[in-house]
Amino acid sequence: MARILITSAIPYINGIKHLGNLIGSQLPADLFARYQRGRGNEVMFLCATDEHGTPAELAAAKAGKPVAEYCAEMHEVQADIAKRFGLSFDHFGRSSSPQNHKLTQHFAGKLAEAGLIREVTEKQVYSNADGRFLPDRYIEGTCPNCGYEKARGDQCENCTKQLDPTDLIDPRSAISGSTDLEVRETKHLYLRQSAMKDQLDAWIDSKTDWPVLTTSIAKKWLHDGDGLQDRGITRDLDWGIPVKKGDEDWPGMEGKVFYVWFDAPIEYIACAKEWADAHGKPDAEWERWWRTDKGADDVRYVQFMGKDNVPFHTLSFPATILGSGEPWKLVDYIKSFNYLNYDGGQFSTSQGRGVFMDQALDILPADYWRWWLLSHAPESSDSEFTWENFQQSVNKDLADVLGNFVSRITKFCRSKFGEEVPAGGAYGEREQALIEELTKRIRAYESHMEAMEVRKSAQELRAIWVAGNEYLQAAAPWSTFKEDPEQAAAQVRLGLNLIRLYAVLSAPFIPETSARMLSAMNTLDTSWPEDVTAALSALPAGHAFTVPDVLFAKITDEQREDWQTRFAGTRA
Ligand code: B3M
Ligand code: ZN
Repeated sequence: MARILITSAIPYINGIKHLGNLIGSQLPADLFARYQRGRGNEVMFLCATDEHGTPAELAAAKAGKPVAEYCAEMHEVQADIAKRFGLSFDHFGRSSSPQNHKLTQHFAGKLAEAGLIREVTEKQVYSNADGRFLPDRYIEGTCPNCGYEKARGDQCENCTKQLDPTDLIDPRSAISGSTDLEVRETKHLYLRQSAMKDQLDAWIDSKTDWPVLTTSIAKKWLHDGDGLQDRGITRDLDWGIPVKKGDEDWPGMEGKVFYVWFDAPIEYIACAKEWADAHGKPDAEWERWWRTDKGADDVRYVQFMGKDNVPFHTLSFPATILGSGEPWKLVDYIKSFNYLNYDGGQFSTSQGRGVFMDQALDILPADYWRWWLLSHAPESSDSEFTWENFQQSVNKDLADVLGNFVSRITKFCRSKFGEEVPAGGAYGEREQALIEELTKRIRAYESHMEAMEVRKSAQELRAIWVAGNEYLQAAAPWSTFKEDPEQAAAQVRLGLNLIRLYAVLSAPFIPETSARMLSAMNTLDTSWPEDVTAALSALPAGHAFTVPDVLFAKITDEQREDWQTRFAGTRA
């Protein structure tokens, strides 16, 4: 049994995520986690809310709430929606947890001991109108790299370049819009990433199996221009993890907090401790996932994220881990995604454009969305959500192919043989051919899933459903029944067994529906079809079942038009 540690990029606390965020990390991570569990592997799947930094402060201010209260509330909201989307985290933590405070301060202390932190007195933008420093997202302006006019103080959304607020051209306050800004002196800590450049470079070079989207971004920051820069890891903010060296105060750093991108990835680790603490487990239980001196050397660690998060995961976080000199587990594979666009433009949280997770669930159950999003994951390039395409996929793949198959076979059986798997007859040539095709396709499905090729996996799964439909069409038990009821019984028996098989294979994509299929088939047998012939006799003659309600309702043109109009504008 393999042990697999999976983390999804942790979503910012500032509001409910849109479908573009969901398909960029949490959903494909869930697909992989469910698949690995289905194969009998031991999985630890972690995610959390990213609660520090300017996004949290700005959103709380907008909601008129103290930031701690806002975060606690939004964490519950996000946790509830994640659950309703079927995201099967082993723990959904909070980067503001006491565990993360302690661990972040611990890492800072270790990095300082290793001589990898330097104190810098630097110039920072101060807003006279707002009476405060303007770090990161508190400041907006034009990107010096690509000219994008709405670049934020920490990163340009357009070209992904990491920035410092003083890099921006024509800067303005994101709080008041004021341009009455001046530069003042303040002291900050910098992580000496430049000193670790060769180590990081060699580490990236060793990752020959990583997707080009991931390594090319890392290489760009390692080698472009002056090469890898040191990063400021502290901020002049009230909300965040106080700057300390382990348990000790850090002279000169009073009143400052760590930069959100310093503590957020550390939450991947702290989250595991939160999980252990929440379940009353000893530290050894989480350390066996994270400490290579305590059992994690045989763990495979996979991270999922959008492409804009790649620099932080290929460089900054590994610099923290390697620099600590302690035996923490490093990531083995990074799966990154392009962007999903919405109906001719971008999804946008700040502009409320697109469909948000809560709205999606108000319209249709999670599996409809999961299927569309995963089968259209923005892997090799950006992809686009359109209502037409959504309607088409749902109606064809889910309703016509899978739903129809299940409905036809169960109803036919009920009408001719009653609600139990019929006895008699034997599998013949046609069945043998189907078994061969399924075996080939299931092995292909496994290798795509193993490789985290999300779209290819979806295509293969769909082809597996289609094969069942085609079999049913060709075998036509409703005709066979007239001349040879025994043979019809064998065909129906195979069809009913296929439903169980489909439920097992489809569970990572459409878990709710898969559970309904299993419950209709009255079975708890979720064993993976290592051997397809055996899998197709899991439900023996005489086994009782029930005809399930319609699995997927078709989306009508009226519904589609209604949603199209409803989601054309921006969310209030
Ligand atoms: N919260 C950015 C994002 O949600 C950030 C990810 C942190 S991963 C440690 O896209
Ligand atoms: Zn830019």
